[in-house]
Amino acid sequence: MRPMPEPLLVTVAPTGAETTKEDCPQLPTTLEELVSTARACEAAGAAMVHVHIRDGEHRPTLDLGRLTETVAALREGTDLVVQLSTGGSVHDPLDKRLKVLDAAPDSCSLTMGTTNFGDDVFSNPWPFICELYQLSQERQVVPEFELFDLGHVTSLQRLLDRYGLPYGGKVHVDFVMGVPGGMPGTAAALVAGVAALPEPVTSWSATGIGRTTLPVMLASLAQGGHLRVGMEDVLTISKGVPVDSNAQLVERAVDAGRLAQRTPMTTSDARALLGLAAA
Ligand code: KMH
Ligand code: ZN
Repeated sequence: MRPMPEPLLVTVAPTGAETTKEDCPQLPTTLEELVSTARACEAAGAAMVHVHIRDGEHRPTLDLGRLTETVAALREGTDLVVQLSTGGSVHDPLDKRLKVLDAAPDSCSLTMGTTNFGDDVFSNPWPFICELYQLSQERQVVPEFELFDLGHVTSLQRLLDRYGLPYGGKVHVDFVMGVPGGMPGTAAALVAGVAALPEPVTSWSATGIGRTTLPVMLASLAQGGHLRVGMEDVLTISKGVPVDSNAQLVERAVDAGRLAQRTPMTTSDARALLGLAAA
């Protein structure tokens, strides 16, 4: 008998650090908008939220007070696993990115290497990766390893060899594909990335930026992976048609998952998958 397909973890990345409010008024940039977006996405089937926050002028910020308030508000308003971005924007200094863990999220992103990022550089030097990883172990925050390139998979093996397993004992990674400067958002690249994952990896998801969103979503489902979607990664629902809301992208991911006979994972299943204690 074939095993039942595993439930599908849908992570929503609703805001990011790259799009301006002027360019996209429906982007959730205030705390109220973020919480109501998160609630709508949870109702649509998301189980984790990957969070970047904005300041009073809608610009990306890593202000610790705002981050702490955001974690509290998301916990109050939803059951979602709250993941704070430690990537921030390409302009954020490394010391401020380490401080994100002071806001005590459930999870944090942890990118496994420096990447050309459009015309910019997303800097993740090896000593920074090691420091952030050890800090996550000490603070009992579960990292999600962000892989923008195939070399990042090898760096993950090196990190786990040197410092052991993350807090919680599970190793969850997310392929972020199609960034100009990173690996392409293609089925072939995802197959290569999945084949190269180190043995301790217990789960993986994938997201494709911009026009690679659909090929990556379908390739991930075809290989039994999980999905990240959201306006951090894509702003159109089809060619030339703007996304209305993050929930619309979550609904599409859930529909695609159902075609693959995957039911959206509950937030408590997601906690178990990631090695987090029950909420
Ligand atoms: N905004 C990008 C430069 C993360 O959240 O950890 C980095 C990023 C990755 O979004
Ligand atoms: Zn991010």
